[in-house]
Amino acid sequence: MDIDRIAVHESVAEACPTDSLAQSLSACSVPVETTTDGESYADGDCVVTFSPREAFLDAAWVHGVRAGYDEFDTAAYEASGTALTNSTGIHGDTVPETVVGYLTAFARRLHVYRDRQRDREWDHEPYDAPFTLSGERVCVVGLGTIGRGIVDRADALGMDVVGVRRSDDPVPGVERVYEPADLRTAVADARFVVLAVPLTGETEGLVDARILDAMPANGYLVNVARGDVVVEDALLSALDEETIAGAAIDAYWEEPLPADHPLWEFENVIVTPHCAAFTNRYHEDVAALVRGNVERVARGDELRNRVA
Ligand code: NDP
Ligand code: 7N6
Repeated sequence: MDIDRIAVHESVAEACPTDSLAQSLSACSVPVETTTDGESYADGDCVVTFSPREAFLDAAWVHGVRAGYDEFDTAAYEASGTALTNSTGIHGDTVPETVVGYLTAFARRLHVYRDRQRDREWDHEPYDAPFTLSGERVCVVGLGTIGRGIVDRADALGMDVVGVRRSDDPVPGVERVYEPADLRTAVADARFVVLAVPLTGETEGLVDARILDAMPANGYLVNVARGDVVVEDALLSALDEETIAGAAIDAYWEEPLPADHPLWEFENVIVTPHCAAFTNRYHEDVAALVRGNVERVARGDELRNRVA
């Protein structure tokens, strides 16, 4: 593979300023240009993008600025011979810190007090509502970059940590790793269940009514993965029927979350607009990944984070 241009597609603006990313990439040994829809691509191009476009299949290599690449048709990439890389590896602080924020808000009732602040309301939660994270169990589903970042922080907070993933190698800080087939058992005693898996054929609908039923009534679901990992109706029923205590959701079945969606209405649900990974240095983190891969290509080495 020979790369003679890096094309930064306008869609990267969903994650970071296009010009900042182009600027950070300018340290590469090849010219950098920004591109818009309707432009064409050639065999010497590396396209850096947020979203897929059909035209990218004419390039040599496409880099997605997200960890999730579920919107990309990997079979089409294999068929066209275009390499596809993702941005797994750069979210080990951002998303886990956001998750700590959700857990802390629920335990310390911060979301409720923030709501009351709007009405200048000085009112305490019931005596038995606040609790401490220390000693509570969190079940982290998916133990990759994000999952491990959550594990490290939960462990440091004195939480009891269990995890779920397909491979059963031990993970530091995780008391027990369950297989996906044992998800019901894994969530049964968890005060928090945090989803940090990719959306795949195996994980679509992973959290259905059966799993939500298995969670304790004082348990919270946190989804920083993808909306479709959770069965929407099942979650709404669990919240309506109060079979779980609440949820924090960053990824949805449709984005933006429609203004009339019931999820907006629950006091015990924290809705964040798919921003768990946002940070003012996102462009630098993505650029570092791409720059490293441009150097690998020049040396004739394999691309890092290649997913197709
Ligand atoms: P990684 O690839 O580093 O980790 C994914 C983990 O999921 C691995 O531990 C993998 O382990 C596990 N996994 C895969 N399939 C299954 C399965 N069927 N059941 C249980 N575990 C499984 O990815 P990241 O941690 O970087 O990101 C994870 C996902 O989070 C992304 O794919 C993306 O969808 C989402 N994301 C969301 C963000 C946001 O802004 N909200 C930001 C970044 C990512 P194993 O292979 O052993 O099963
Ligand atoms: C945008 C990150 C991912 O998969 O869902 C996230 O990486 C989006 C900053």
